[in-house]
Amino acid sequence: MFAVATARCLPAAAGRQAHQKIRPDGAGRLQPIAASVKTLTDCRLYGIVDLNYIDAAEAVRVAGKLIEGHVDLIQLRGKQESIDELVDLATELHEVTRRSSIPLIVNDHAVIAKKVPVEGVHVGQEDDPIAVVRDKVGRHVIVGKSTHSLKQARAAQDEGADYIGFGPIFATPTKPDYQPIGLADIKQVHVDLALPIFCIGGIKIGNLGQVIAAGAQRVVIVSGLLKAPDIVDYARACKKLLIADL
Ligand code: TZP
Repeated sequence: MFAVATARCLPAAAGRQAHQKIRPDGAGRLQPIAASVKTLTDCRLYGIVDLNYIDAAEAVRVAGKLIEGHVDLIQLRGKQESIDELVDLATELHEVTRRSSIPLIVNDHAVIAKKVPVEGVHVGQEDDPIAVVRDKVGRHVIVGKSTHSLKQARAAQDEGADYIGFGPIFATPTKPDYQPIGLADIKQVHVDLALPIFCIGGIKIGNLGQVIAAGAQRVVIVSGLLKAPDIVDYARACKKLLIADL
């Protein structure tokens, strides 16, 4: 297994360059392997392979499209699937993401990261505390946390999150029971926190400009990407808006 660089253990440039290895491809030619992943600070566009929107059989193909569209970080989210199904899928997806140096994060279940060398786990407010997640995984992984207010965002930083999701910014069928928090606190959360903050919820190419104008540097887009007629073009267009200010 290769070394994994996360936001906590390596600075941005080192994260991309560390531990390059060489191995033969199927034809015996030597190929450099991306041995480490992007650091969180380099990540601006976060895509989710959400099994509410796509069939498990499509997950690897869709992840390939997200990567081709320059998504920086991918999460596997399956609210109805069993742990065994998610472990199998995470194993397949990780083969794809690792080749492109994209961190793969699994939603909710630390136990998956114990069994598959994914780079991280994402938890919600009702899930295990971050220390418990780290303990269950038993190795260094990125841990992200969903937050729905400034108070929860500050608490997640104090608890040791590596990044937060902040939202839902707009109403969304992906998380129908949550009240949207709007754009008003986006600037303040960036003042208050030193962590990467991914704004999430109802974000589409058509309102991404507003979210960026409100202070967002990083976003998660779920249904916008997964339901796009052309995932690659859609992702590239979103990424272009996000990096325009770099
Ligand atoms: N957490 C807050 S909003 C949300 C999650 C998982 C759903 C985002 O999905 P979409 O389809 O981009 O609105």
